[in-house]
Amino acid sequence: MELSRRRFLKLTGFTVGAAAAAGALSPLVKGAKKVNEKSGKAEKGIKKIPTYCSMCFWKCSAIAYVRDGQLWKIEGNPEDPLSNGRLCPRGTGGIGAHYDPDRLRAPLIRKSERGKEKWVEVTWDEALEYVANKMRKIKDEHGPEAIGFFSHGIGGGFFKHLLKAYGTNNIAAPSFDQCLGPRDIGFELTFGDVVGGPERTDIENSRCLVLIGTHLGENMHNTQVQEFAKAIEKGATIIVVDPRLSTAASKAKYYLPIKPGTDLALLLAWINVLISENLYDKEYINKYAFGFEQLKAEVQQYTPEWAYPITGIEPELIRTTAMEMAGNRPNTLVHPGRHSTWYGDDTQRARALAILNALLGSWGRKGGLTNQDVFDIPSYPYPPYPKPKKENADNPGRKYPFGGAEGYTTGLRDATITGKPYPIKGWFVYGTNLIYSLPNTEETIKAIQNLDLLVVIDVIPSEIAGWADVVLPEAVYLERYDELFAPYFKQPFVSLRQPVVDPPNDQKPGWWIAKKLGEKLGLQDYFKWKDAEDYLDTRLQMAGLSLAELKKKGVVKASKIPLYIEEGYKPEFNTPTGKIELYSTHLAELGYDPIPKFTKHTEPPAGYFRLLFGRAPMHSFSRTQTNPILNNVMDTNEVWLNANEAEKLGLKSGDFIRLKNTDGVLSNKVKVKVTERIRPDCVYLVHGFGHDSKMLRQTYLKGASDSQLITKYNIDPLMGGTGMNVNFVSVVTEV
Ligand SMILES: Nc1nc2c(c(=O)[nH]1)N[C@H]1C(S)=C(S)[C@@H](COP(=O)(O)OP(=O)(O)OC[C@H]3O[C@@H](n4cnc5c(=O)[nH]c(N)nc54)[C@H](O)[C@@H]3O)O[C@H]1N2
Ligand SMILES: Nc1nc2c(c(=O)[nH]1)N[C@H]1C(S)=C(S)[C@@H](COP(=O)(O)OP(=O)(O)OC[C@H]3O[C@@H](n4cnc5c(=O)[nH]c(N)nc54)[C@H](O)[C@@H]3O)O[C@H]1N2
Ligand code: SF4
Ligand SMILES: [Mo]
Repeated sequence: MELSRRRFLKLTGFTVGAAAAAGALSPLVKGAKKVNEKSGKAEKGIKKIPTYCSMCFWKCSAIAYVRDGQLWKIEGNPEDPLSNGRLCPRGTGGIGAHYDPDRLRAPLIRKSERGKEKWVEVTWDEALEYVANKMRKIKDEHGPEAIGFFSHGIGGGFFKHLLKAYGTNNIAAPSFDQCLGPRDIGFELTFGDVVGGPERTDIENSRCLVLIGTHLGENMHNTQVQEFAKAIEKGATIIVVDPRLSTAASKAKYYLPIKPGTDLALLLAWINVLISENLYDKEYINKYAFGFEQLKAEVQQYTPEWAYPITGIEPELIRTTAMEMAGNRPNTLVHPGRHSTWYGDDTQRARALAILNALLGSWGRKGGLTNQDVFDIPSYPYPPYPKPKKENADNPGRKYPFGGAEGYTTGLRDATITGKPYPIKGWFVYGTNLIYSLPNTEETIKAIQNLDLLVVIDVIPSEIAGWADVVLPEAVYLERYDELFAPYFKQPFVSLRQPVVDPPNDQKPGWWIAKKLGEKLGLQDYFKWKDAEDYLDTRLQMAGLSLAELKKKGVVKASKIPLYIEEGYKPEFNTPTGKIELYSTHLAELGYDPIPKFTKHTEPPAGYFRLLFGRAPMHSFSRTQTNPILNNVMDTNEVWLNANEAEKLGLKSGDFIRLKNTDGVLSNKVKVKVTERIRPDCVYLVHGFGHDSKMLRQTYLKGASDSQLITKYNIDPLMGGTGMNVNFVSVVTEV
């Protein structure tokens, strides 16, 4: 497997083929045919409609093609600074979301025990009346804070608004505690600002790029993968640290097959080398940083010789790679990563990553971490939300001092189980399959059993929908308006999601559902806009734009900003000292390690492997396995197992096995992929497979689910994130 410009183009080529296949699919799986209102006949000809993708959270702008009233294909919008006119395989296959035969079609109310997957179809009015009544009852008996909202993705915005207007403060997203929370807190403590998403990484101009776990090429965040291909083409030195020879590692000059869980030792050793061998950016550190002397004293102990037995990386290789980084500075980028909830000491690992970037002078430099800005679109002039009377239930007493920037998912789950600090009686769940995204499914189910109301808004009958009392079927992204997308980025812009085709059945857009429910709850003052067009146009007009313009262009860019110090960017570090904090005064004040210290993690017992997991280019989490186009190119995952270990177990590629964790949880049957490309102490699965919702007919019981096997997790004491790489599995050969 190679990742290069060629490979990327190959992947793109492959998806064009896949998109063409959608044409062949359409007679089989019925999509909506746009009918001309006057003639009552299907519309003829080709229409190009700009919108933005929702197959993952990168939100590339795209142009959708409708042919004779039917969704035909989707391509990148050339004006979009994220996609540069090219979508990733999932983006191109996104039309399959419209054609998915397993979609939810109408609102459902559960008619049996929870988890038994028996519902009746009801009208929207009945479903929303039922939900509103339950919500009123919960509010009367326990107060509005007794409803928790789990939300992921931009579409959740209208429901967040609804639930804030209802009066709850208990809102949480897995994108923080199960994803990038530790990274952003680690960088914020150091630089006074987050890495953000889309990340401020200037990969394309990097002369030396260090990827620690970040598996670009399998992780298909579009802009980053395109920039990675450019960096490779320009001859950048690539250093990859991963226990598994990832696609990115196959392009690396230096591949460091690290023992899992020991990255902090490697990072501290690199810091030690940069300082002890005078390789760091002295001028930059003198000008911008605080705490250099303390750092120097603290890391003296962390020599490459010290790190070698811990990490398995030879001292010479640690020194050589540190010199490569220093030799290319300030155009060196030690990628901050994204999914960083690994071992529970993740904020401190992120601090070490941030410190390393600081020593290389990367913040504000070409090929490092750039300046970002945002296209400022004022919010809709809503009345103020009622003030919640109770503290947030998810992080009582601020147990995790840096927790809860986006709410605390497992904290909210704990509160639902224990009833402390107060009972949580209802959950709204939008766009997140909690059975897959939170560790320890048993705890999630225990919490659900304590609820008086579980409402799930989804597009397919996901595992979490299987536990719901009421399932509300949303129109997929190609069938609806949504919030405007205006992120912090090196080229600020705003983009629009607009409907390309009608929903095929009785699915409704999120904005419509939220407004209708709001009106039933007497919250009409919070929904004064007539419809999504009215809402969006009001906001755009306040920014000097219009909906008509966005509908035509899809994306509008703001003026350019200076990206690097050399271009006039004047970095401001919003830390207590106003400097880059190598020594964190904030952490010191709270009694935590102001400079990261190495922490040792438990190792697999004899006969067990550490369970690692990641992404495949053609799927997103647990949401795309029933998409007919993406299912067609990858319909299951496999367990990566080291060749020597496979031989000991008498296994060859293609044999079926099960994985069993130390708590006795047994996975589905799954094929082995025997490979030299993984260390002997771990196995690897692509996340998102092994579905056990029977209604997901195309993917039911195909492959194994890492989520099922993640019964243990280490909580990060600083921000509450759940480190999930701490589970061990054995291989069961009799299936
Ligand atoms: N075991 C394990 N857990 C993980 C991870 C892992 O790798 N392994 N990764 C972590 C990371 S990095 C993240 S970011 C999170 C992701 O966590 P989630 O966001 O929960 O990801 P999914 O599992 O894809 O669940 C998304 C749900 O939203 C539904 N959905 C899709 N599109 C729409 C839509 O347009 N409208 C509505 N209403 N619903 C929609 C899907 O059908 C699905 O049920 O998971 C985290 N948890
Ligand atoms: N195709 C596709 N792309 C995606 C997504 C998707 O669902 N599908 N999801 C997106 C999202 S929200 C996120 S957060 C990102 C996640 O993607 P990333 O942030 O890039 O990666 P992770 O999931 O943290 O890590 C997976 C990699 O880390 C390696 N690894 C495991 N343990 C260790 C360790 O102890 N040390 C080191 N050095 N490496 C280790 C694994 O072998 C694997 O290669 O992907 C994004 N891109
Ligand atoms: S990275 Fe791919 S799936 Fe994600 S928004 Fe962009 S095109 Fe869509
Ligand atoms: Mo993520």
